[in-house]
Amino acid sequence: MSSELGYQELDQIGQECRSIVFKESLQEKVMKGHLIRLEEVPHQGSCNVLCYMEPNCVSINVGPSKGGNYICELNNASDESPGSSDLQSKQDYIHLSIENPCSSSPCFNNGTCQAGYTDKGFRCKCPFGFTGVRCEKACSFDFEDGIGGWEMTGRAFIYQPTFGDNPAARGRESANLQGDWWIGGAEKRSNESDPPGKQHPDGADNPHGTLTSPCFRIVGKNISFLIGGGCKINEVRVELIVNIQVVRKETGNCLETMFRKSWDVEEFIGQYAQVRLVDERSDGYGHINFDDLKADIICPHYFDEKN
Ligand SMILES: [Ca+2]
Ligand SMILES: [Ca+2]
Repeated sequence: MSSELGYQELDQIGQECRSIVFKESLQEKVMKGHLIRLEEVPHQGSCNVLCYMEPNCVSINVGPSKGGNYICELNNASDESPGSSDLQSKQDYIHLSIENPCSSSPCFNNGTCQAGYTDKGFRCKCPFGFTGVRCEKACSFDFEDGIGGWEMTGRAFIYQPTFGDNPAARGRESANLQGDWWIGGAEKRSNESDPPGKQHPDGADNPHGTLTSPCFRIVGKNISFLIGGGCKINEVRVELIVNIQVVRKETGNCLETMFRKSWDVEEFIGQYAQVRLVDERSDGYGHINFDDLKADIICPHYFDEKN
């Protein structure tokens, strides 16, 4: 007697299909305290459809109304939701919850879970500053998906990012990279299939250049990153640029190994900024290594997003 409705229609707003399945109806029961909105409908099935069309709806209460119509209450919690109030008795009403993958709270960082979307059975609507299927990723620049929107000048960074621990492949100290990809100013391994250990054909230290991040907005007080390579801060460094001014600098330890370093940027909260790698050195350790910038920042791709 379960009421299974696998709607597969185009969601006009999200342009994504929703597929939800209602469990068996519970007689003389309602869910209280999670109302999205109340509608009057001609049939019980119309209430199921309204729930389907409301991305946050995961259960309904249906009861009698005037003239043979029905009261349709759309709820944003199901009988499986953690912390959802117990169902209460109410005469002549029925309650239907969907099979609800959001009940396991799959979205991190206060992301909003919506049931019935994607092949996982849910999607997460992430707050500003977070991304990823489960809002698990803070805004970061880790080069795992390439150089992204970073812009270069000169020749120092033309082979970036670098795959794998290229210095270790030459018998040097480990780069201590995050993931598989990083910025290795002396390195040339821009494809996974390239032979490991190769260096920039212009010479490891000869070329000069800059590599500048997309613009982001600072919303918290910390920016941290892995940095290695040279240690002459006047010639090889990473800079934080706010309002065209260089407001912070950091450099490596004259080791290929990258170490995590950070800036306190509380005074710049609310402002837009960029990070720039600078290589102006041709002598020993005339290169900079960089990876995995993490920060309380709003990623560039959120700027144009509505809401
Ligand atoms: Ca990385
Ligand atoms: Ca150089």
